[in-house]
Amino acid sequence: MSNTNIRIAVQKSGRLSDDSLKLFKECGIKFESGGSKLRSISSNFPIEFLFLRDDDIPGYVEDGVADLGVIGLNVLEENRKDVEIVKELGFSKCRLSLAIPRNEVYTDLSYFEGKNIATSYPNLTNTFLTSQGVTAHTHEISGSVEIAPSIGLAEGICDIVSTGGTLLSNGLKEVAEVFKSQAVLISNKSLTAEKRSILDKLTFRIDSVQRGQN
Ligand code: PRT
Ligand code: ZN
Repeated sequence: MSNTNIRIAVQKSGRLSDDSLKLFKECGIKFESGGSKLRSISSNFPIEFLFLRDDDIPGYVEDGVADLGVIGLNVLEENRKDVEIVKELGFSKCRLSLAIPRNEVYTDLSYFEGKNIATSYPNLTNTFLTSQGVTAHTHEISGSVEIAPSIGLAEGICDIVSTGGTLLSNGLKEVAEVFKSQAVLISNKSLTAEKRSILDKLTFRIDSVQRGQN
């Protein structure tokens, strides 16, 4: 019997981690996780887990360092890596939205014409605004985006929203949705036949778990 393992990159710790691990456990795959462990090989399925920062996952899958990955569609599309999207996984749902100070009067997207928008997602933001015929200036910042309007860095922001609580507590209001996201399973584009057949077994199990949830 061959001892090929398929290698999957999952987020080590964050909003994708718990549901990713839960999904593979529900697929009947046994493996150790947690603590400082960065790699884990399953005892009953030909798969090896790598636990990484989510931002590194699309690049590792494109390069073939990992064969598969679990990543938010927002991160994947922002980074424009050349990988295959195998499946939507239905968790870590959120949206990328434009928001402005609560006391501003919003009309429509032309509000943003010529304005500065702070975001960690300049590509998705610019693609959306251009498609709507709006020319704005994106200012890329890597975190705490919601603070930008109140410190005079930008007139609006484009950031991930889930419950809306963070916008509210920073005096902002959501005015337009730019992109809908959820966790997706991605794969390297040139898997060997052997790895493709392991992936088929894995997606078969994921399908069964998902059917059970509906
Ligand atoms: O450390 P590492 O780099 O691996 O993780 P990270 O900090 O970059 O990412 P993480 O764990 O925060 O998010 C991973 C993925 O989860 C994101 O790329 C999204 O696909 C998804 N996701 C789902 C979210 C949220 N919900 C979310 N609410 N990502 C971020 N947020 C943040 C958002 O940036 C904002 O600051 O939560 C705040 C808004 O939440 P609400 O509920 O107040 O609206
Ligand atoms: Zn990250």
